[in-house]
Amino acid sequence: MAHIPFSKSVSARLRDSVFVVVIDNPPVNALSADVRSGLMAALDHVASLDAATGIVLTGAGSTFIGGADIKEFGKPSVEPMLPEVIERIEAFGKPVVAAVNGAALGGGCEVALACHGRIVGEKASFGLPEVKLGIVPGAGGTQRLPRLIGLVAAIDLIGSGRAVKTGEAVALGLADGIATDPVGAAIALAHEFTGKPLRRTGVICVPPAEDPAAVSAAEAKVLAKSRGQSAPAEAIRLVKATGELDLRQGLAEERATFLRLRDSSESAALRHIFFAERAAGKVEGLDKASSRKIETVAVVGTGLMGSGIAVSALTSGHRVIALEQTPEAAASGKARIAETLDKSVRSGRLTAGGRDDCLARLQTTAEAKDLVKADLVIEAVFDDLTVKTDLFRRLDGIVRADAILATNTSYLNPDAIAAATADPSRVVGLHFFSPANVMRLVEVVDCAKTAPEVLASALAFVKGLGKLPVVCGVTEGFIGNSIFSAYRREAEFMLEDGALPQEIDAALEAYGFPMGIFAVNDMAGLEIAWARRKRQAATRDPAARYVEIADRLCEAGRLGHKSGRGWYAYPDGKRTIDPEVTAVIEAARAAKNIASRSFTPAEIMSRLLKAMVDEGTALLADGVAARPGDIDVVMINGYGFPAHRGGPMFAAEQNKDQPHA
Ligand code: 3H9
Repeated sequence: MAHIPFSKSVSARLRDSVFVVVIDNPPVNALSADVRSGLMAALDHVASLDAATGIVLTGAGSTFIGGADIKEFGKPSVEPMLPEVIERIEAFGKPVVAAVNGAALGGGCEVALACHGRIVGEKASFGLPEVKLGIVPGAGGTQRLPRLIGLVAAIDLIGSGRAVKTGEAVALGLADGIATDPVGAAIALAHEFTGKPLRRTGVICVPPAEDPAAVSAAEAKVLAKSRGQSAPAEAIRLVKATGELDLRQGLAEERATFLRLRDSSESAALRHIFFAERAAGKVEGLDKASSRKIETVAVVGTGLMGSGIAVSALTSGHRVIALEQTPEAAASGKARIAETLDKSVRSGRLTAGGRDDCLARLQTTAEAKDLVKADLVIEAVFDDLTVKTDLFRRLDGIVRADAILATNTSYLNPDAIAAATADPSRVVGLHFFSPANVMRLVEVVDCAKTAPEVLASALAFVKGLGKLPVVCGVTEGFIGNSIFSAYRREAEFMLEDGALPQEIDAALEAYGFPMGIFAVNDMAGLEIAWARRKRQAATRDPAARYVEIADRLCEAGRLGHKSGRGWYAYPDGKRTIDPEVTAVIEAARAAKNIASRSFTPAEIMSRLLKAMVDEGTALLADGVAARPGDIDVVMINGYGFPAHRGGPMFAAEQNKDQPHA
């Protein structure tokens, strides 16, 4: 039979008396109004078509269905609504089988759950990631998933928002089978179901009481990671309600919760970040620049940062040449990289075979000439201008003319490093965050002379590592460290004005930061910033306000957690308020004749946010950051800013009419 269109993005064809309905709504087959109405029309058609004994639902391209269309949130709703479509599927008189060819996420997973059977392809995955958008599933996910896989697994999946791949989906009972041709196998399953009572997920009883301790443990695990966010707790409440409410009541409660959260500031913030993360790696006009293929990556320096970068490149399939100054240092670099890979095997993120494969692609050397094979060289040596310019000058004569040179400097001027080479157009900044094999964020620095093709290649490389690139221009500290310095300065001003480190940290932690700024400084160590301040002392504007408290602490040997004392004391490793620090602060206030006053947590946050936003606004004005969302993405992914607040620029916009944050 011919191909029948039901809407712009839904069409079908009869195969072996089963109607194969294909959703084709690029890029991710989201459930837009057009898809929903197309699905309804297809169901209507098959209901009255004697020649069709059942339906197979599948997605075009590499996704099954990526979920509700997030771009429709906040706009007037258009009928039919998704829960209606899903109820129609579940209640349908003929078998409906999902052929899950790729990701079935959010509403896409809910569609699959309501089908009478599910066949998965090798690239399939299931997930209800709604909590990551500050909402709960709104079309039956919290009610149907526990009926299929039990409370403990449902709390884990819905509460964390994580997706499961084919093997785990089958093990959990989410899928009836795996097939290389999921549509063919789904047609066969639909035939098998014909004439038999259909398996309607909504009427399944929730599997009998599991171990209550396991339920509590799953719940505690989710809540521990959801500091300050309400969606995960709401999702757990709804999942647990499946034991008490019937399907209709449960669906009504779920829908009401979904609608309430969808209109919350938490969801607006997380949706802002969803789109900002996808925009951050895009540069206007760059699409046309063809990027170079990067297969072999050289990493110069195998300290903590270099070895993390090497691991990241290895696990994403690159060949890596790690260069050190001596054969002994190269051997320890190799050991460090191997140990990081072993750790990934122990935590289940990598198989033993995967680790061996990575090691087979690793070469460690003390011979700079070996870098001739590299398509990209990333330097991760000591952050000193002379060291880096010397290295780049040397590399110039060694690497191929088409190799890209990247500097991982955090504070130095990459234009000055590029100027040491004969061809600065091939130099770009790649500012990784430590540990580089774990942290997603990479600031990709578009230097004054970086060629578009080099920038495009660097962006594609970072995306290929599975990381999150944010493009920025040259300034001291790029986006992240500029803003971090600005709000650290403001926090230190407040110390002089009357606040204590523990009060500022408590305000930040109550706002949603995992750790306050002084505790973070102690963790990182105070000596690097101290060295920078000493270097800058000669050129500092004598009229500018300068707080000496941190210098006094460093001079007293209080260099942070490592030395057992910093902004806090750490007896037995535990962060403790130290009266000695209070005394240093009080002495600094007295020396400047500052009358100390108290600060409320709201006032502290208001001043810190203002400092971040003022710096962010300056970065935008100077063209260092292209969009406010880029700043938000950097602060959330690199500096612990709570995602559910949407980043400093977003939060300031939301709070602009309020006196305090
Ligand atoms: C939901 O379903 C609620 C229901 O429970 C209840 C409803 C009643 N909508 O990530 P990519 C865009 S909530 C609109 O780079 P990948 C994205 O912005 C939803 N647009 O691709 C980007 O656009 P652009 C639950 C979407 O291959 C482009 O697609 N679902 C949506 O790396 C490519 O995206 C989710 O939370 C969407 N749902 O990864 C899933 N999804 O090119 C969210 C993507 O203009 N999506 N776009 O920048 C994902 O996790 C990934 O996109 C996916 C593909 C894994 C699907």
